[in-house]
Amino acid sequence: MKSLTRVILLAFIFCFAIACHRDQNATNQANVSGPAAAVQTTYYQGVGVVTSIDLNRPSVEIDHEDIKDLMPAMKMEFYVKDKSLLNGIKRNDRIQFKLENGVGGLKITQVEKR
Ligand SMILES: [Cu+2]
Repeated sequence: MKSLTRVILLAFIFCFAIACHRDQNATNQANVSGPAAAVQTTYYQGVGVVTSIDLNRPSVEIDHEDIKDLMPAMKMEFYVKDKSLLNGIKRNDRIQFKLENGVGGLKITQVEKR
């Protein structure tokens, strides 16, 4: 009788654990809604040389090296999340930058001189 009680207790704990896990999953799914549900944000690191800057867009054109998991080396324009990121950055500067690919597309979120 003692061992049967133990089995029932274990089964009960097991079911409870599964129910808990399910609840958590349901909550996570409920939290993801709107555009975020369709577009997952991914981040990348790049290195390159600034070829031009447009503070009005704001954007920066970079002759960049390979960006791992994203694209090969090329010269292209990137949108910048905030133009203040380009403070102190000028043409021909070699920079390291962080890219965010999410809602609103590809954007530079961090710039550092190298
Ligand atoms: Cu590119």
